[in-house]
Amino acid sequence: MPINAHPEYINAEAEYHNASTTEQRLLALEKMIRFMPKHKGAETLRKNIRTRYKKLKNELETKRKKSKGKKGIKKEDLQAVLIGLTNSGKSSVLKTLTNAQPKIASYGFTTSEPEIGTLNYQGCSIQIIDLPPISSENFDKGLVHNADTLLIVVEKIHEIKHILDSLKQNKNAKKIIVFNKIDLHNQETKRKILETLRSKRYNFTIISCRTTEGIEILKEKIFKSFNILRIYTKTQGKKQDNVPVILPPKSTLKDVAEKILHGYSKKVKFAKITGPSAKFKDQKVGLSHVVKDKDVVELITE
Ligand SMILES: Nc1nc2c(ncn2[C@@H]2O[C@H](COP(=O)(O)OP(=O)(O)OP(=O)(O)O)[C@@H](O)[C@H]2O)c(=O)[nH]1
Ligand SMILES: [Mg+2]
Repeated sequence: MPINAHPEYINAEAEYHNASTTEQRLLALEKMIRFMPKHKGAETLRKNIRTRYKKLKNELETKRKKSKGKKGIKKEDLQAVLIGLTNSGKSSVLKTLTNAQPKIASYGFTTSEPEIGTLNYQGCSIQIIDLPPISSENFDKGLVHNADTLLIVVEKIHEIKHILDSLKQNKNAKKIIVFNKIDLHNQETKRKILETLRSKRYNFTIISCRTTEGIEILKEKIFKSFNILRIYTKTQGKKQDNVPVILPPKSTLKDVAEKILHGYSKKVKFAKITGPSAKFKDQKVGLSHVVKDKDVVELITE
């Protein structure tokens, strides 16, 4: 303890030693800085405290950066991730497709952390994630790696190859090329763009966030990319549920029951089924029955 120290300084120093988190330590150091002894003999002490403060502050920043992006993003059943170079219009696409209100600007590197929105399409909730541009230090490779569908937003043809090359590890994701800002081109250029995209055999769609041209087609393409089954369930004697259960292709009734009853599917003895996989309305079927998109299922448990 330095000579002639202010009582507040002494308290702050005690707080510093008793602190159990970096945040608490930083707060104590801030107080120590405020009440540091001013005389010449304490010069080394002042320097020492400032260095400690800077070091801890950096530690905290690094920790925050690392946790950024991962925090709060729970992967939903259906997820599509927007990627592309800066300014291509990823955030504008998120805004056009969903209820999200991301920051949009004409200068580069506008988006600095992932933004989430929900696209409601044909009774399904599709999670759309907007990312910082590929070259940004905040670009989240993890989210791209786990994505089912990638929406590659470009405004020039040559950007496509560059982005696809950087995605070589992610072979499983469906990729949709979203050629944005089509409103900036005349009919002749538009025709040429379409021709090139077709000749490369890309799964693509041309859109404009400004005029909303092509947006409905994009929504449909995103939905179809998941290749899913929507199964509507029904409780005995009641109307069917409006929100479907989402399942992968070739799922059985057992999968449907498991998804709804979480481990209690053994209680289900049979089901009544109506729709594309049924021969007639309320057909009685067992748990090994393979369901089809838009089936309506009533699970019977007794
Ligand atoms: N003309 C036209 N401009 C668009 C369109 N979509 C986006 N823009 C403009 O392009 C600029 C960039 O849009 P953003 O949505 O912020 O682009 P971003 O890809 O999210 O950019 P970063 O976050 O920096 O990666 C903005 O000035 C938008 O207004 C479009 O369809 N047509
Ligand atoms: Mg953006």
